[in-house]
Amino acid sequence: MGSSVDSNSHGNLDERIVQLMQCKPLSEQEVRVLCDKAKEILMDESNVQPVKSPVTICGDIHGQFHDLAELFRIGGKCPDTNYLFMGDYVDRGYYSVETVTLLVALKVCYPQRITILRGNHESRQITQVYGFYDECLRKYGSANVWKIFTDLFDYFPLTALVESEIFCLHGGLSPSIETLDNIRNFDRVQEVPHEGPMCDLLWSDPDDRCGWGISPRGAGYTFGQDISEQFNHTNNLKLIARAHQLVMEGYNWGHEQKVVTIFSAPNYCYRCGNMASILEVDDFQGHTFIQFEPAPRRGEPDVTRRMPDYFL
Ligand SMILES: [Mn+2]
Repeated sequence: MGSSVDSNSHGNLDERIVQLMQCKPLSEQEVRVLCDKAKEILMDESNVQPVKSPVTICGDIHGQFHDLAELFRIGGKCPDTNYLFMGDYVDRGYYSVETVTLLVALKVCYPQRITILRGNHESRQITQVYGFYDECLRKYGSANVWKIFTDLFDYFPLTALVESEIFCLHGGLSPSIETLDNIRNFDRVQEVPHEGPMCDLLWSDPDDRCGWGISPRGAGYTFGQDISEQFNHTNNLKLIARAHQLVMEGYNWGHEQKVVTIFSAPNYCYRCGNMASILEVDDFQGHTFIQFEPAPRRGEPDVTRRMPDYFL
């Protein structure tokens, strides 16, 4: 392992990616240099980042590093396959550090090949409750790496638009947002607020009931099929693709195929028994869901036996 990071060499970053693919974290200084580069790239991206097909759209990962490696085995390696991740890289699983570092390294190495949106867990406040903060303390001995990453999360784009047809985001719609231009116009570089349009994009959920509803999560809203149809019509969209909710088959259509939920953490929290999936969008905007199961964890103790209290 090299002791310095050459900021001009992809060769060096390639070595770091090989290291990360083996689930070995970078040094604090390497994380700092990596995140400085990532910030330069992400700050130039739009709140509604345009993405071309073909692209493979992925949902929540939540620190399940070995399942992310399985995702790349099944979906193809980046940059051979283009990826769009819809947030929630950290918290819950045991490898948030390795997971988010790998995705950010891929972003820096192949900025045109991977898009990484912000989820509601890419937040200072949420990560202090659900695991990423504690994991950084445990693996680095200080909160410095947590601070570096949570400062970077402020720059992650909020939404993406695939070929002007598929609107991708972590949570869902907002009563404060009618058009994609509404989203393009606000300043996203901040901690996820407790309310308002930016909060809603990362927290809302589709619902069987019409109209807007109060979310049981305490942030964002629920929105009905009428809301999805109006939003898609106003913005000439075919589909809203989002993550944020555990779905047992790994994907779930809603609102008469105006909305799809994609969840990419199999056996979520190492105990939910769900399938994961990713959505391949081909050159002609054809859709193929690929489902996958947890990666084998040979040689590791039964992880359910060392489940932290907050899972229970
Ligand atoms: Mn979420």
